[in-house]
Amino acid sequence: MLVRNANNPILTRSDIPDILPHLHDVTSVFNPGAIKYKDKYMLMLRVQNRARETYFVMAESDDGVKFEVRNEIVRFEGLKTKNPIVYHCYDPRITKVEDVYYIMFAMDFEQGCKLGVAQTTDFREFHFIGVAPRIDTRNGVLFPEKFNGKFLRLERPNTLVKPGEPATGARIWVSESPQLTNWKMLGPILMGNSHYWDELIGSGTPPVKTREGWLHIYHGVATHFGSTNIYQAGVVLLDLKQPQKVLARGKYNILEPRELYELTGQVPNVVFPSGIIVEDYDAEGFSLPDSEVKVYYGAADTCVCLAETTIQDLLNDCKA
Ligand code: BMA
Repeated sequence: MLVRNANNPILTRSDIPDILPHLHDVTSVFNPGAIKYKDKYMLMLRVQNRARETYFVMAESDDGVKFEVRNEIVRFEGLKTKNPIVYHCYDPRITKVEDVYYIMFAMDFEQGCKLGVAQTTDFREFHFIGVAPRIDTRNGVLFPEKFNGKFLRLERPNTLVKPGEPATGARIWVSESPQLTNWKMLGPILMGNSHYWDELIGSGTPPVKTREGWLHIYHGVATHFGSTNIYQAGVVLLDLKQPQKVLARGKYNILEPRELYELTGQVPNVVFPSGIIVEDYDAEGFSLPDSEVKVYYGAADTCVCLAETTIQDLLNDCKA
């Protein structure tokens, strides 16, 4: 199970500076992308203002707990939001592949949600690469290495549509692409479990390479309580060479809303893991079993929190 950091929530609305004319007395900060860059812990924060507009803002830290929030909005050079209208870009996930940092995020259009992708090499300038246009989909996360020369990602197509509600889904798919905009769906790998904690599911944090397989933290939503949806985190182990193959999937969630900052807020009962930082890797790029792992998550769509574990504990959680 993940262990909450004693300083939670590590970022709240009061940590976000006014960045006029976009941000003033903001409403919320949540669901951050996370990565280590030159020994700094970097978060790409999702910030909402009182118009419920969404902006990304970078924050950085020496210890992964105390963050300094930058005084500027992230701008994706080349991203046009007017025609067609992009209502929101949100829930960024960051993955380093061959010395480039890629950011994959949800984009809300009139027709639904698509995945956008951008890149940076310095976390100062960000370049928009494009929208992966084919289907309504969300929760895209890139693997940190290519497979047969192609990028690989996990995503959650939004195939479940209830009138008056945002489209959602209960299957995580693997897809591949030579250049990040044209994606070929290879097949569903993980299904929701109706009646249990993970009825609906979606990818959470980018996969982490271990000697035993790829560790992937995802979110599960219990919908059967009627009054509310409960967002929790779970973990799964995918085959190293054929990530479409699930080797082990934890039966129990590894984090669920329990603290007040998770139980109440803009959207109550939500823990939403979106960033992961693993401290120690061996020379061949495999994470070490006793390495510390930091998982960054949005709580109640209102603030940013940190929970910690180790690679070995996550592997054990997969088999529990
Ligand atoms: C999901 C996404 C997340 C959000 C969560 C809980 O569908 O929209 O951004 O945190 O719902 O509201």
